[in-house]
Amino acid sequence: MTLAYLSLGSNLGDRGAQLRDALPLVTNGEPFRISKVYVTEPVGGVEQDDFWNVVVELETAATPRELLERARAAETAAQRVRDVRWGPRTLDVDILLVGEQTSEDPEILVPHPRMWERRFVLLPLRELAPALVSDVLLAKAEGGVVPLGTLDELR
Ligand code: PH2
Ligand code: MG
Ligand code: MG
Repeated sequence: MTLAYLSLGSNLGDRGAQLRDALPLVTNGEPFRISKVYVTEPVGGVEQDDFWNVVVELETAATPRELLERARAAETAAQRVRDVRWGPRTLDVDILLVGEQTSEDPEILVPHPRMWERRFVLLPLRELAPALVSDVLLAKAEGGVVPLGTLDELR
């Protein structure tokens, strides 16, 4: 069994509902823990609304490829609203880490190549796995991030 970490984000539509609805699709019945919800300044791309971001820690038997398929299924389920290319997203699910495994498949690079530069990833990740994220890494990362509450509190 492996501990995998996934980043979920939403900045279009009902951000809380979309994150909540994604959980069963990405976890697929496996044990998981979820960080608080963080309101995060958009990093890169066009001018757009703030994101809500969470990190999920999953105790999984899935391969990176299988996790990617779950991520895509959750994104497809959420993208009922028409999506603007490069624009805001109802749901984005990114695979950050899958235990000690690496993947060089260009469709699913593991560890996620940009995760250490993004505070919207590092702060929720540190909440679940403090040993993975040092103060130095967090200080070097980009973007404003404010904790909002648990997904259940935000219902
Ligand atoms: N995702 C991106 C690009 N920028 N910024 C924030 N705050 N949160 C995200 O989830 C995010 C982003 C690409 O998927
Ligand atoms: Mg992303
Ligand atoms: Mg993505």
